[in-house]
Amino acid sequence: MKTIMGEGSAKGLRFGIAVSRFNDLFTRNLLQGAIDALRRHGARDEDITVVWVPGAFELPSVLRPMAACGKYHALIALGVVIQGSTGHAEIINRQVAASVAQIAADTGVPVIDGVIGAQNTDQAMERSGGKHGNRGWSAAESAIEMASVMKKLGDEAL
Ligand code: INI
Repeated sequence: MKTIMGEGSAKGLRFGIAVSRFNDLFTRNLLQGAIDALRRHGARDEDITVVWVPGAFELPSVLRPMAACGKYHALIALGVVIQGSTGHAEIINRQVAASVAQIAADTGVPVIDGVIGAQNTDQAMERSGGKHGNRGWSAAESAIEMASVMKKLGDEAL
C-alpha cells in the first residue's frame, strides 16, 4: 500500500493570493492571517505574491492567469460576500466557488477557496479573526498541504 500525504512546511514553495477590496475591513484580516500562516510555516516573503481585485466576482479573472503561468505551487482566493436583500451575494458565492474549482481542475494548480459567505457583518467578523478563527489562516494551511501533496504526486510514478 502506498499513502501520499502533504506536509506542513512551506519552505521552498511559491504562493499567490488573490484578495478582494470589497468588504476590505474584513479581507485585510484574511490576508494578514494567510500571510502569517505562510510565514509561520516557512515561506519566504519573496515567494508570496498578493493581487488585489475590486470584488469577489473578479477573483477568478486573476486566478486563472496566475494558475496558468506555472510560477505558483498553490493559490489562495480571499474575499467576503455578505448577504443582502437581492440574492446578488448568493450568485457571486456560487460563481466564485465554481470558477475556483474549474481553474484548479483545468490547470492542476491547487486553488483554495478562502471566500467567506456570511449572513451579516457579525458573521464576517467572527470568521476573519474573531471567535471562529481566521479563514485566511486556514486557507493558507490548506494551500501548503495541497502544494506539498501535488509536489509529491509529481515526484511519484502513480
Ligand atoms: N463583492 C464582494 O466581494 N462581496 C460582496 O458582498 C459583494 N456584494 O454583496 O455585492 C460584492 N459585490 C461586488 C462584486 O464582487 C463585483 O466586484 C461587482 O459586481 C463588479 O463585477
